[in-house]
Amino acid sequence: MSGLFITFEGPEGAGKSTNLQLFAAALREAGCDPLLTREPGGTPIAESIREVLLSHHDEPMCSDAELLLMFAARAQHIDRLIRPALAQGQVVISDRFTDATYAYQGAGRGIPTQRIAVLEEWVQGSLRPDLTVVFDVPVDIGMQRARARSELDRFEVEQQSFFESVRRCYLDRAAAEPDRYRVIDASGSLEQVAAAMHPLIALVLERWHA
Ligand code: Z5A
Repeated sequence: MSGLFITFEGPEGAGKSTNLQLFAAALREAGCDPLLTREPGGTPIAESIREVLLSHHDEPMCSDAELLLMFAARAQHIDRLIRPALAQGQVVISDRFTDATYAYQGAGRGIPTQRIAVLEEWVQGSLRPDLTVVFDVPVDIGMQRARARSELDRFEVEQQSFFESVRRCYLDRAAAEPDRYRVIDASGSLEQVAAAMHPLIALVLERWHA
């Protein structure tokens, strides 16, 4: 595959979606037109699965069902959107990917990492992001931002301790593989966070031109 696969990650309210748009606009200005997508979702079937995952239900969803639905959506997303775009040499930027599964279903829900790794291998084969940008923000700040924005989905109603585990997992994964991850302090103003992305925009453009 000749394209570039970039993922944006972080705990809730970190500003991934806002910054993804700014990042993409900067790439476009430089002549690179990235494909923007998100997880869970990204194709019509995967978006239908997203609806099931994020909505509130009378019946509690068990953790294994949640995990398998995440990977069902991902399988569709990879097959229909990500692999074809990368094969055409495109830059693909996804708002969340499998790091979110390790963080939310693994660290948050307590599903063993090895079980997630089996599904990752099955669904993705060798596909891994070339670059993962983790937007890091203290949980209370992120929760305040998310809560001020809209009605809370099935994940956003979790307790502070759940999100502390999610945040820790992202930081641990980033520390373990510094070549792939970049951590951005997302607790400052939008302007400060946008400025912190400049070196990454330059890095992506450099790799894209290579
Ligand atoms: N999930 C999972 O469990 N397992 C998986 O494998 C995958 C996902 C792939 C998707 O929800 C949920 O699925 C997610 C994890 C789970 N649940 N949670 N929580 P989503 O796509 O609807 O939402 P999200 O990805 O969680 O987005 P978010 O965290 O809620 O928001 P964000 O993208 O990080 O932030 P934002 O929308 O750009 O900003 C939030 C608000 O803060 C907004 O009003 C901004 O204007 C404001 N903001 C952003 N940055 C700043 C700064 N720097 N200062 C002040 N205000 C700011």
